[in-house]
Amino acid sequence: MNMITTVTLNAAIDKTYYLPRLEVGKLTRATRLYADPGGKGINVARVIQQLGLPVTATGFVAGSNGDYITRHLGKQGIAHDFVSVDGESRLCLNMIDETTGESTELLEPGPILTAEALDRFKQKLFELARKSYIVCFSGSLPQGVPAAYYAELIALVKAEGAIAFLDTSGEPLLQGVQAVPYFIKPNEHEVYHLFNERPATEGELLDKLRRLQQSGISLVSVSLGDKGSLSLYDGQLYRTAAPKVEAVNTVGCGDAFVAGMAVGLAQQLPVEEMMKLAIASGTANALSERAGNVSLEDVQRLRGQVTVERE
Ligand code: TA6
Repeated sequence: MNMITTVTLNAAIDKTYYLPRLEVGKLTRATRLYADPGGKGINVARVIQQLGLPVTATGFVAGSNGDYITRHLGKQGIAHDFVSVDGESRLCLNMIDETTGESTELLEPGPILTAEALDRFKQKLFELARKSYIVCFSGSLPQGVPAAYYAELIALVKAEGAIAFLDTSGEPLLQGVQAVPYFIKPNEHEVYHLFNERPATEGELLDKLRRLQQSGISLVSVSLGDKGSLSLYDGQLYRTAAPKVEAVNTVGCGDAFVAGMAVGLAQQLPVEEMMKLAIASGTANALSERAGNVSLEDVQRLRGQVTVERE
């Protein structure tokens, strides 16, 4: 029953290219590249598996890229149960300029989903949610998916007794919070967007987090970039700071953070330990050349270096 399910509605092959120098309008030859099953929910699944908990990845896959995704999830030892649809799963390219360390991402749109496919997925999720302790919804919506779809899926998994995590943005987040997920991790900008207001002081940000919690969301985490992150859990504010590291690839750090939080909650760790695991996982991801990937040794080492203060 301790299974965690991750949902990736727009699964991808994440390709990470390392380039000596990236110049727009010029020919660039990559020195090396990685191709991994990706899209935010799949990254969450991989990190949960690396942290040692059973996980199942679900969502939609399409075409030969979809075959690649499921085959390689199998090779990585990650259980999966996707709905296959027409079209082609997307490629998400991340080009890392090794001179500046900057990342440039190019994301394909992915397949267009039909109403019939969305219904088929609800049936699949119903079955998985019944066996799951947590269901994590991550990422943007593919074409053809109404903005209220996450809200519908959250209601479905909650009715089956599972805890819902939601990591998305824009309208799907706005509508998704109406279904009251257990956990959300908007960025500062998205918090204000939820209230249709412009970014303001930290005091006002906190006020917004409290209002989200009053609506029934148990845990809200907001990254403040260099200033660490703020989390509100059961009325208590936690300010966390990540250890400083020499980042190699920051794509997927947010997904690794979600994975750490899910594992901490599933293992019923004390709140501070849960947050340390989330931050350590997010930070460990930055040390890996691949997106959505951590080494357990890095996570364990970094855990001891995270600071969590109650305010
Ligand atoms: O979080 C990073 C990442 O997961 C990439 O690996 C890439 O697949 C992308 O996000 C997809 O984001 P989206 O929100 O479009 O699903």
